[in-house]
Amino acid sequence: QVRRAVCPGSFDPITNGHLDIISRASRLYDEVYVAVMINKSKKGLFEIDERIDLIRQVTADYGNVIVEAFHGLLVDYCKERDIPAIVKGLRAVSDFDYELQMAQMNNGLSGVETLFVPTNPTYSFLSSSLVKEVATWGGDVSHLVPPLVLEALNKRLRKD
Ligand code: COD
Repeated sequence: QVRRAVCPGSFDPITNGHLDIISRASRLYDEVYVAVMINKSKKGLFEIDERIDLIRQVTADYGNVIVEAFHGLLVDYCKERDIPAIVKGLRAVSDFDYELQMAQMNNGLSGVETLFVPTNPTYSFLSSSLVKEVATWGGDVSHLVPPLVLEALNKRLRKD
């Protein structure tokens, strides 16, 4: 039996915090699915295909990571692929309320389990939205995202 888990998110764009969770999950499971969940009401900085492309490149070395987009409920994504576990990072207590709600809702909907990995403290303040805000105003985010993502951010923000 292949052990599968999913790391879901918006990944707009992927940060070192996301990558830390994905790499740790990739050591615990045979196959790790990174699901870029499409939220039509939230226009991102990067298109879904661009996010997927960046994630694929920065996770290529792990060897067991599959990156896909999905439009719909996370529990349906899990059902379609026979994935019994969701792996999430917990940054701080502030994440806990909402993450617990989602974990309980998802478990109630389909029986899927959510496992929480404590964030590496180096990244406990890190989010995609803060990275975008700091980069927009010219702040240095080179220690917070992979070099490839930094390049994509600079390109996008200079152009717009
Ligand atoms: N360190 C460690 N982990 C981190 C960090 C960090 N610095 N930053 C983020 N993470 C982890 C967290 O586990 C986070 O949940 C995940 O990465 C994704 O982060 P984001 O910001 O890219 O994504 P979110 O928070 O916008 O993702 C929310 C989901 C898309 C997972 C959620 O809305 C969802 O499941 N949507 C699908 C529709 C659905 O099923 N809705 C019902 C839910 S009950």
